[in-house]
Amino acid sequence: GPSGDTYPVRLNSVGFLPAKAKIATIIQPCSQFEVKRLADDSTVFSGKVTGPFHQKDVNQNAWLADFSAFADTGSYYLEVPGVGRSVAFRISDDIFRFPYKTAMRAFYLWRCGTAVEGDFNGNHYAHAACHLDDAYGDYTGQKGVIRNGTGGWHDAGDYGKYTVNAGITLGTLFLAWEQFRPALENVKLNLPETAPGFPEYLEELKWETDWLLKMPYPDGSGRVSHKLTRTNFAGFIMPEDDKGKRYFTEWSSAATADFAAVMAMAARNFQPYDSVYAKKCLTAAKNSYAFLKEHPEMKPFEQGDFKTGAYKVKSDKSERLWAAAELWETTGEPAYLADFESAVPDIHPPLIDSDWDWGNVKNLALFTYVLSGRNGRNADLLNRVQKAILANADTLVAKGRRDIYGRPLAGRYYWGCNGTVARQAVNLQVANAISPNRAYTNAVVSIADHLLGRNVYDRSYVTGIGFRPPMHPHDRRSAADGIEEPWPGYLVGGGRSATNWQDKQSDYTTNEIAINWQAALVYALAGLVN
Ligand code: 9MR
Ligand code: ZN
Repeated sequence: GPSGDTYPVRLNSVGFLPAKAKIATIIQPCSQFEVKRLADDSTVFSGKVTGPFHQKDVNQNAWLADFSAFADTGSYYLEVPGVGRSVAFRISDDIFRFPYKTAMRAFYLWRCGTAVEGDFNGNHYAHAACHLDDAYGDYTGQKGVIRNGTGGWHDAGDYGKYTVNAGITLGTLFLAWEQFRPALENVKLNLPETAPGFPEYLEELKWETDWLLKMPYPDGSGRVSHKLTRTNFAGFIMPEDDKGKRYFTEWSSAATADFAAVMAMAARNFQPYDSVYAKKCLTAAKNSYAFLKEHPEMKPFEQGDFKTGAYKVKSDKSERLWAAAELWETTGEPAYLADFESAVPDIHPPLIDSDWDWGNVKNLALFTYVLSGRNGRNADLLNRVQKAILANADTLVAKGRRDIYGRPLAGRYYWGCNGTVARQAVNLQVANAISPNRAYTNAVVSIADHLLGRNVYDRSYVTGIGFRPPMHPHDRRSAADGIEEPWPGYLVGGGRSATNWQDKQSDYTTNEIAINWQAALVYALAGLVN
C-alpha cells in the first residue's frame, strides 16, 4: 500500500469512465479476473485475461484484463485468482474532474509576482509575492535599468520564465479551451478573481499572457526576449527569498514567432471578454510577425552569461509556421494563409509528428489549419493534412495497444517524456474532431491510465493524485516549504530510460515539473472531463 509496496495488478487508481475503455496490466501469470464491489466483495463482472505479452524495455511479461464492457458506477477492485487484488478504483462520469481541476490549479500555484495559497489534502500551500524586481534590461540595451517583467508562471521546478516554453504551454492550453470549452466551464477552479468577467480557465491563461506581453523589446521592433532569468539557477529556497538579479535576455527568432502565435490565439479567445485587451494582443502578434517577415534568417539564442534553461531550437521554421497559422485563424487575412501554405512543403517530414515538444510546434500549426472554420484553404493540402493526422492517430492507437502499459510513445524515453505521452492526446483528439472514433478517445484514456498508475512503477506520476504519487519532485517550493507532501497536481517528467525514473528531489532530469508538460496533462484530462 502507501508504505511502498507495489501491486502486480496495475491500473488507473483514480478510476474509469463508464462508457470508455477499462484495462489493467497484470505482471504475474493468470488466466481469469473478477471485478468486485468494494462495499461487499460481490463479483460484478468476470473475464479472461489475454497474454502473456513480453515487453523488452521493461523486461516483463504481462497479461491484460479488459473490463471495458462493465459500465456500472461505483467503487470496485480487481481480484485476480492466484495473483491478488488491485487498489480500489471508482467508475463514474466525473472521475477526471478532480485531477483536471488540481492540474489546472497547479498553474495558479505557479504564479510569479504575487502571493499564492491553496489547501490540499490537509495542507496549506503558500508563498509570498516573489520576483517583484523583474527584471534588468542589460541584455536588451538598458544597462542597469529595471523594466517591468513581473507576473507569469515560473517555468518549472526553477523560477525562470522562458518565452519558448510559455509558447507551447499557452498554445496547448488555448487549444484545450477551443476544443473542450463546454465541459471545462462546468468545473469550478476557485481561483482569485484577477480578470473580472473572464471564465476562470481564461483568467489563468491571461495571467501568463499579461507577462508575455512584457517580453518584447521596449523599442517597438517586435523582437522578443528569449527568457527572463538569473544568470544561474537559485538553490532550494522559496520564490520570495530568491533575490538574485534577473534579466531580460537577448531575443531569438523562435521566441518571437512563438510570441506572435500565442498572442494571435489570445486575441481571438479573449475578444468576447475584453476587446481592448484582445486588440493589444493582436497588435503585438502582428508587429512581431512583421518583424520576422523582414528578418527571414533564424536568430538563435546564445546563452552567453546564462546557465539557466536554453530552450534552443534547431530550426525556427515550425514556430514561424505556427505564427502564420494562428494569425490567419484570428484575422482571416489571406496573406497569413498564403505564408502558411507556401511554408508547409518546406517543413521537415513527416507532416505530423508523434513525438513533439517545445522545440517543434508544427503540429500546433497544422492542427489549427485543419480545425479552422474559415474558407479559402487549398483543398489538396487540407486533404493531405487531414489524412496525415488520421494516419498518425491510427499509429498511436496501435502503439498504445502493443505497449503493456498502454503508452503510445512506446519505447521512447527522454527528459520530459511523460509530457510527450500526455501531449499525444492532442494528436488523438484532433483526429477525433476530424473523424470521430472511439479508438482515439480510448487511447486518450490509456494515456491518463498510464500517467495515473498503469505503469512499470505502479505509481501515479502526478503529485497529490492517485496511488503512490511522487513525493519528492524537483520543485523548489516543495523542497523549501517545510511541508512533507509536495505542491499538488504536478506531472513529473519521467524516466530517461524505461526503468530509471527516481522519485528524488535532486533528479531534475526525471523528476522535475514543468509548464509545458503540465499543459499537456491538462489537455489530456480536459478531453475526459464530463
Ligand atoms: O524540457 C527541457 C528538455 O527538453 C531539455 O532537454 C532540458 C535540457 O536543456 O531542459 C528542459 O527544460 C528545463 C529548462 O531548461 C529550465 N527549466 C526547467 C525545465 C524542465 O526541466
Ligand atoms: Zn516569482
